[in-house]
Amino acid sequence: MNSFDSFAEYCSRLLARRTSRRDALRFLGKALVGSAFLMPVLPIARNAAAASPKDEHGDDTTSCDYWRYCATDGFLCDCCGGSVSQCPPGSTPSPISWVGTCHNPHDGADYIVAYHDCCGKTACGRCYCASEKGTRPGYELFSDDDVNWCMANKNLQYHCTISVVVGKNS
Ligand code: ABN
Repeated sequence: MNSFDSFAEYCSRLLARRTSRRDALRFLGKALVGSAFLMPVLPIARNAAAASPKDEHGDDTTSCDYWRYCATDGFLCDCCGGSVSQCPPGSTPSPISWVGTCHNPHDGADYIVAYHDCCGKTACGRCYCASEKGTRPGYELFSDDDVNWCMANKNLQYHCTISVVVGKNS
């Protein structure tokens, strides 16, 4: 046996002496969980990717006509220092929301869009849109979108509304 083989054998025996089967399983478990971040394998991750609408390059996301705003009611966060789906700095998204189904003209598919209010700052006052598809008058309480969804936040102050695609209507 050459010296390289002896060295490899020595290292293997040392490793075997110092590690148990439990250590090996723990290492394997960590490696599997770690690899999931690099290569999504869970169904939820694949679903989210499938729900991502096609490229919308060229759309005016500050216009009420933008397709994701079909059932919105409020100031567009895209005009208030945030984006279509991100609250402006210093405001916090509401955990509850109004939900609508909007048609994406780019791929002909319908998407489920959640309209979360961004809370904790005074009303933005820019780009007010009331597309309100599917809303009902206030006396039909649970079908009315004219609601301050910041009601569940620590700070109830309404600032603006974001439009988050949460699924594809298939
Ligand atoms: N969801 C927008 C909104 C906020 C406050 C009051 C009415 C509507």
